Amino acid sequence: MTRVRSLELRLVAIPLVRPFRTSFGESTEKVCVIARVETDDALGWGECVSDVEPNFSEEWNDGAWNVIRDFLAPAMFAAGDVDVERLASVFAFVRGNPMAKATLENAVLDAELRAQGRSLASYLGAVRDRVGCGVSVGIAPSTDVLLEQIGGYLAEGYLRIKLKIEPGTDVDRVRAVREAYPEILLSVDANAAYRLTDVEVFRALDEFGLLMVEQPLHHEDLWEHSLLQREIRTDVCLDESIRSAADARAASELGSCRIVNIKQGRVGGLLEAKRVHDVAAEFGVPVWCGGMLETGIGRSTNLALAALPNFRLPGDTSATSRYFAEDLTEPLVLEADGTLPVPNGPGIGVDPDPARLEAATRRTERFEKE
Ligand code: NPG
Repeated sequence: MTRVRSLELRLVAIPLVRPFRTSFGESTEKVCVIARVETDDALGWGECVSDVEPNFSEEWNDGAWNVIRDFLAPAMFAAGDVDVERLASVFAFVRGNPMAKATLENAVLDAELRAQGRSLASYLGAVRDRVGCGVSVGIAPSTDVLLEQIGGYLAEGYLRIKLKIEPGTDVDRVRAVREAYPEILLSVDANAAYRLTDVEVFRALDEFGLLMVEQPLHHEDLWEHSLLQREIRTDVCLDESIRSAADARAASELGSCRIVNIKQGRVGGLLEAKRVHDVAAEFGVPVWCGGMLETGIGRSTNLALAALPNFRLPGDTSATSRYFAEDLTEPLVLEADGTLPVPNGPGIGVDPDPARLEAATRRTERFEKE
């Protein structure tokens, strides 16, 4: 049981080392909400994975901030002594808003585990102490620039390259990458930019031995993905469409995908993420850990999750240097074998550096239990 005495929200901004472009937009800085809870026994940190605009999902930073301030935090304070495993039911009166809910659940869980001196990885049921890492490569201004970026990431040791694609920047780019790097583990991510009528694009991509094609169709669809999966050889992976363990079950029953990307924030927190993992394992569907350009706080959270047994493919669990010259925490550094160590300290195992956190902060608000 944990009693949260206070909550502090910060909106932080950190420049990206290079712009990151997907089919839904381009970012030049990482802007996110960081929650810090103080319980009777410890501090805990949670990073919200929402972005500046509601373009990956319907959540965005200011919306998440307001949902936390007006609904979730008051409900958490009113609940008094809460068991983190019951927090989701305390929040259930708010429909949707999984990223906002995950932020508080993560922070409370972190505080609870720090008080127990137990690592998040051990609490979740980790079976490994290192996680294989892939890298997600944004849509580059040209094929030459793309090939150069990929060469750099491979030299660093990344085990899988994921290319962002969109209509018009797909088959030719993938062909060029495949010709330059015939052997690498290669996948593509469309972020829902295509329609079922684009099936020929995916048939063409079948020629390149891709590990998967991620979220080709609408961000809430399961049915049309099941039709597409029947038409192509490459495994479909779902990201945006899987918002809960129930979605993972429906997708597995329907045959909408053969691989699932798990982002704990997208599904409402670590406990639901573990349930997604378990459902996928039941169906023999491998999962991997997605990323949302997190700072070291969110990245360390992801690494603990990625240590579970059914995480069988390299994740978007890249090193700090992929995104930031300076992180909020100590940098996470890729090993030469393309892995990152799973943090083993109490809770998420890392702390933000107070000076860097302060320098990155644009706005702060504090809430106290009455
Ligand atoms: O390595 O953290 C990372 C980013 C990996 O490509 C990545 N994330 O669609 O999965 C995605 C994409 C993303 C980033 C989505 C930010 C939403 C926000």
